[in-house]
Amino acid sequence: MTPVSASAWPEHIGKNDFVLPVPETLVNACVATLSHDSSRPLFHDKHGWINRKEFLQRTLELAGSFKQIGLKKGDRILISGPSTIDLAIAHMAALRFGLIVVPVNGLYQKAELEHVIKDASPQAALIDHPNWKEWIDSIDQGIYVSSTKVNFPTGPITKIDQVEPNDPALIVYTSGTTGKPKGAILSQRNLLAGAHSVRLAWQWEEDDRLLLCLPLFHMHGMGVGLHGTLLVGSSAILQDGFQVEEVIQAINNHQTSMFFGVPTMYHRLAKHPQVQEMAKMRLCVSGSAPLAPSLHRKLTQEAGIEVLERYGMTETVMLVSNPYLGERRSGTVGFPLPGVKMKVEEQSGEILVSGPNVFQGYWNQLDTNQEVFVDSPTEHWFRTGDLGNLDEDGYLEITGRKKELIISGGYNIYPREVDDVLINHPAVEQVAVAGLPSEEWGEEVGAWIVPVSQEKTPSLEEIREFCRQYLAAYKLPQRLVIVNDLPRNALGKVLRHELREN
Ligand code: MLC
Ligand code: AMP
Repeated sequence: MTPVSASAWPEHIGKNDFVLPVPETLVNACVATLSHDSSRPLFHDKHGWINRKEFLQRTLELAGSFKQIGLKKGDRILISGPSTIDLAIAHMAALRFGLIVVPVNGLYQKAELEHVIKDASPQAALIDHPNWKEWIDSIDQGIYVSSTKVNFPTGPITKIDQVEPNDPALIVYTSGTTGKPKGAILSQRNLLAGAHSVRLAWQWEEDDRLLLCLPLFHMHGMGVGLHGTLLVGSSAILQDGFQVEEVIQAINNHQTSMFFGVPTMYHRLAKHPQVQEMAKMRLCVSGSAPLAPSLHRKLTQEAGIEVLERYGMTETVMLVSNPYLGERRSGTVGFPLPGVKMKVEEQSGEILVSGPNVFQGYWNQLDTNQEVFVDSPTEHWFRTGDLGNLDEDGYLEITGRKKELIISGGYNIYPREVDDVLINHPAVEQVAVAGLPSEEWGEEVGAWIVPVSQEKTPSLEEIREFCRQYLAAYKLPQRLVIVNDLPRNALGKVLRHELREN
């Protein structure tokens, strides 16, 4: 098994060295950039622009508030809100102060939030969703709670930006391979490496303007869009949610040069009569889920947009990307990014990766950490759980997943989580959930149910309403199949891949 490294990149980026800006922390690299040209616009949201100087000043004030309420370096802070400048400030202020940010999906229901809070035990929470303050108070009364427009008093602060490369900066909850969502710990260096590699690969420059309508609580919007903008010192138009019409309008209103999206977004954009407007931007990137070759072709041929597909993970930020200048090969995700080493295990086809972007391990999960890392004295490889194949020119095709995971519209859904809720429905005797192909969403959640009684089978609507109490809306089953039995192996384990044949 020969590792493939960034060797494919020199012809595309003109150099092979991958040197992180010293002192190898995201925070210091961003602050260094933003401290120059203070009047340059940085972020725009529906309230207007903020420039570099104002942004840095507000993060400093907020760090002062963190000090006032007694937070200290290494404390966890849960952050969840719509994509606004306030959210970007809260995120950066926390990182500058040395807190560990725990970003959370705002669609979560109480039980999902409770799991994160009990596991990460945050000392503070900045949240903008109705009910959440009440929920958090009922889970743990000791947590300081505010909206992302923080209302804590501020005060003077001397210790700022004093972080080390290996200091944890984020704990991001992800389905992982088994069990309940686990918190992936990413260090300052991991985050810097993740943003720096795409900056080089995509020729991301100060004059770029990113159109960003991805949520800022996942790696795509946050680790690439937000951190990349701060690192490069370019600018970004933050849209709160994805509306096709607003995307098309922003391209002209703000002269945006880049767009990052998930395949579901491109699927919707492709149907808009003015989709060609997208071709005015120099770079449109797709990731988080496979981009169907037919959609890639349609966008190229009918709208003149040659989407660049790349592959990443919460645990590793970005891993592999099609080239900016060379051929963007549809059905593949390209070459390992600068700094990333990759190998495909011969027997299993699993993709293993290594590099400064690869996370430190899961929070409170010693056993799982031993399973997902393959270590020797000289090497440290992470098992991605994805299966792949290198084509004759070294482009990586993702051929499947070893892990049980459904990806719908770029959101990950762990089937066991849905099973565990549905088994408590009074009309359900046995249940198993698996992904079904969908043109719009990539995959949809299907639920195979053996009812308690064939006379009283539950409807899809009933099932959805039941799940809605415990699960975020994107995890709700979209299809229901009533069956007499579930396919199982000799040990009684459900064979999820065989469900789809029913
Ligand atoms: C929303 N819904 C979804 C859904 N998103 N259902 C299934 N899958 C999804 N992804 C629900 C809504 O809650 C609603 O439910 C119903 O579907 C219709 O909603 P909608 O208005 O059509 O959806 P919309 O709000 O437009 O959201 C679609 C979307 C969004 C594609 C814009 O899902 C999205 O922003 N996805 C991006 C996720 C992301 O950032 N992933 C990156 C992970 S990081 P109801 O029942 O209330 O009507 C990662 C690493 C990497 O993967 O490589 O990047
Ligand atoms: P997450 O845990 O949300 O970070 O999702 C990461 C997973 O998304 C990866 O392990 C892959 O399975 C999948 N993924 C990301 N980008 C792509 C892509 N371009 N093609 C196929 N799968 C992808």
